[in-house]
Order: sequence, then C-alpha cells, then structure tokens
Amino acid sequence: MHFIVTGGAGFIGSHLVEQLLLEDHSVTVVDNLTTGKHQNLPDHPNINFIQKDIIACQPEDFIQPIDGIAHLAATPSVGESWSNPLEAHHNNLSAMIAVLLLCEALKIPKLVFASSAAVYGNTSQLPVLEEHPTLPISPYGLQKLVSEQYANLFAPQLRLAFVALRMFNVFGPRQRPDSPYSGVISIFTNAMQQGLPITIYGDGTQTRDFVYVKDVAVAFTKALTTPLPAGSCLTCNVGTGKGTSLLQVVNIFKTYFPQWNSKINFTAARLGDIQHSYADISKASSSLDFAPQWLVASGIGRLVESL
Ligand code: UD2
Repeated sequence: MHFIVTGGAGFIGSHLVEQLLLEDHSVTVVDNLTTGKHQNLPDHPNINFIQKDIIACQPEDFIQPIDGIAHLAATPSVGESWSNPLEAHHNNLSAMIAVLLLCEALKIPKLVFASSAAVYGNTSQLPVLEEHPTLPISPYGLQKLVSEQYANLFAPQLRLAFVALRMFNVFGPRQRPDSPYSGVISIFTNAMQQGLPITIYGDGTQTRDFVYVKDVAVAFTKALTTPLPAGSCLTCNVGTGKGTSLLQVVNIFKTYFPQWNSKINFTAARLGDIQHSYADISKASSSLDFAPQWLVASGIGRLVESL
C-alpha cells in the first residue's frame, strides 16, 4: 500500500516510516524539516520525500493512489504553544484542515492523526479512558482536541475513516532533549550521557505511562492498515496501560549508566503537573489489535544503545 506520512522526518514519524517500509509499503514523507531531520530517514527506494509545509502542499505534489495518510506534522511543544500560540495554531490546527482538504482532493480513504493525552488536561480518574472529559490546559492540547473535532465533523462527509491516536508519554531514539518541555526520558538520557546532574520536579513519585516509540509506530501502522468503515471515527489511547514513577525511571537509568554519579536535584513540582497518569488501552487493543511489546526498561536500554 502507499501512505503519506506528514512529519515523517520527525521523532515518531521516522519510526512509523521504518515500520511501514518493514511491512513492504511505500511511503511519501512530507516534512518541512523545522524540527525533523533528513538523517532520521533511511535510504530506501520506497520513500519519496517532499520537503514542504503540509499547508503549502497541492494535490499535484502526490503520486496516486494513496491508501492513507498519517498526520504527525506539528509544533510538538506545549511551551511553544504558549509562547507563540498563533504559529502553533497554524501548524497544529490549520494544518489539520489542510490535510482534510487533501483527503478530499486525492480521495484518500483513511486518516490517522497524532493526537495527545494533552487533550484530557488534569484528569483525576485513572486509568484515563477515551470517554473521560477533555479539558485541555494548554493551547497545544486545545489544538489537538479541536483537530480531532474537525476531522470527526468532516469524516462522514468525505467518506473518510478517521482514527485519532491519543499518545501518552512517548520515548525512544531521535527524541529531541533540547527544550525544558522535552520528554523527561530524553532529558535524563542526555544528562546521564554527559555525566551531568538531573532535576526531579516534585518527589519523583509521580507516574506516567511511558510508551516506547516502536510500539507507537506499530499502533499507527495498524490504524492505517486495519479496514474501517468509510465515514467512521475512532479515538484510541496509545500507551502501555501502566504507570511508571520517575524514581523507577532513574533506577532503570542507573543500571545502564553505572558510572553516572552526579547529583539528583529535587525541586518544587511544576505548576500544573499532574501526579499520576496512565491510559486505558482496551479500545486500541479491541479495535486495532494493539498490544505494546516493550517494557519501559527494555525501551530505555535500546535508547541508550542507540546513542
Ligand atoms: C506530557 C507532555 C506534554 C503535555 C502534558 C499534558 C511529553 C514529553 N510531554 O507532559 O507535552 O502534553 O503531558 O499532560 O509527552 N520532569 C522532571 N525533570 C525533568 C523533566 C520533567 O522531574 O527534567 C517531570 C515533570 O515535572 C513530570 C514528569 O517528569 O512530572 C514527566 O514530564 P514530561 O514533560 O516528560 O511529561 P508530562 O506528562 O509532564
């Protein structure tokens, strides 16, 4: 099959491209390389690379037929969505409308969207179910939520099968550690590698549903390839269904960096930080046959090996 992956040169997108190639599909990657990198992509005859903003793409840019599009291109940062909400709105929400128009023009039957647990905000009920209230607490979360709602509105009209994958805390190789809003695992990896101290906001007992990027790539691939009715909409959490505390994460890191003996600075919890979060993944399991294969420890091990 032939799929478009927007943001295909980014962290999660590039792993998805690898998975699709592994399953013998061909892939058109659209990426403006703002945060993505060309080196993230393998050299493969079945990749066609378009260096463009998805909003600037025209139907003529694509080779047809297209069996589905995975839309991951975004400003993937909560911090930037606060500091530059208009640009984030353009990249996160307007881009989704551009993708829907492309689906219409190119008669693409399937759209899989990279949504986020950020749509839930500070949910207090655990595990987090897709039916729980969505009360985003950042422009980023709001843009992801409204993107889902646009697609839910357009899908029946366009006879498009739409899947929103609400990702929890994704980690793995190629995640950028360079912003305070980067995932904690990429920040810790970077610090440990350089023998630098790490900072824990709060007491480290907070838990997150850390899901390895290879499992996420498989979830996207299943969403792209599982036959779903035209005009239908599906929303699924993507996580492991288990919470891991930061203290547990630090202990895992210590096994991979036994020589690391820098300080752990404990400081005040971040404003708005939630204490516990983990997903209910039964919907992804029943609808997409998704079953995470990677333990947090083995994922961190592979990440460290990749350095
Ligand atoms: C995740 C998303 C964020 C937003 C939010 C919505 C990631 C990477 N971040 O934030 O974009 O969607 O969910 O709920 O998926 N921490 C430290 N030390 C550090 C960095 C972080 O202690 O150097 C703590 C942080 O305060 C938090 C935990 O580690 O308690 C996880 O932080 P995170 O930024 O990786 O992820 P999260 O769930 O807060």
